[in-house]
Amino acid sequence: MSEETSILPVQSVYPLDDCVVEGTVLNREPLIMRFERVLTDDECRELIESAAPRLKESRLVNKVVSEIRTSRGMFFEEDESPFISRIERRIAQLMHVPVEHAEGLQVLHYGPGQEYRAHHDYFAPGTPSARNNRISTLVIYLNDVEEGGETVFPLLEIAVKPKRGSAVYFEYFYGNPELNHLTLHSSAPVIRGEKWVATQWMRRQRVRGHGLITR
Ligand code: PD2
Ligand code: ZN
Repeated sequence: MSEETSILPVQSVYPLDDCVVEGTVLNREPLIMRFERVLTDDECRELIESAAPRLKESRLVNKVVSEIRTSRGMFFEEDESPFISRIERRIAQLMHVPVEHAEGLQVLHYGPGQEYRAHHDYFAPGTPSARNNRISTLVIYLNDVEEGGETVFPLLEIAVKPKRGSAVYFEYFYGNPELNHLTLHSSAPVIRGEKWVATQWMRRQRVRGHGLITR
C-alpha cells in the first residue's frame, strides 16, 4: 500500500521557537503521536486558572445537554492575551499549520465519571462546516489524572494516559477516507481525580478574521 503524506513531518525532536518538544509515533497511518513537554507546569496551571471561571456545560446546538460529552468546557478567544497568543503560536508551529487555520483553543474539565464518548473531530462530508473541515487535533493534558481519563482510539487499540504538559496529536486529512475514519477516539471516564485538557483543532483553510467558524 502506498504511503500517504502526513501534515506533520515525523521527527523524534521538534525544535520550536521557544521550546523543544519530543515526539513518539503511536501509529503511522493515520499518524498519531505523543508529545512530551509541549507546555510547562506553570503554563498548564495558568491555562487551568484562566479557564476555570469560564467553564460551561457542553450543549448541542438545540440547547440540549450533550450526552456524548459530559465534561464542561470553554473556548479562549483567538489571540485574547499575550499568554494565549504565545501558546497558540507554539501549537501551530508544532502542528505544522499556519496559526490562521487554528480554531480558538478549547479547555475541557472532567470530574469523576465524566467522559467524551467515541467521535470524530472532523465534520461529516456534505455538512456546511465540512467546507472548511478540521484536519488535525492536538489534545494537551494539563494535569496528571489519578485513574482513568485516557484518550482512546478504539479502532487502533491505542490508549494514551494523561500526563501534565504532554499531548496526543492525530490527523485526518488523508485522501483515503478509511484512514480518517480510523481516528475515531474518546476520553475514557475519569475514575479517580479530575482531568483538564486543552484541545487545538486545525482547519484546512484559514479561519481567523473571516468569521467562518460556527460553534
Ligand atoms: O480529553 C480527551 O482526551 C479528548 C478525547 C477526545 C478530547 C477530545 N476528544 C476533543 O477535544 O476532541
Ligand atoms: Zn475529539
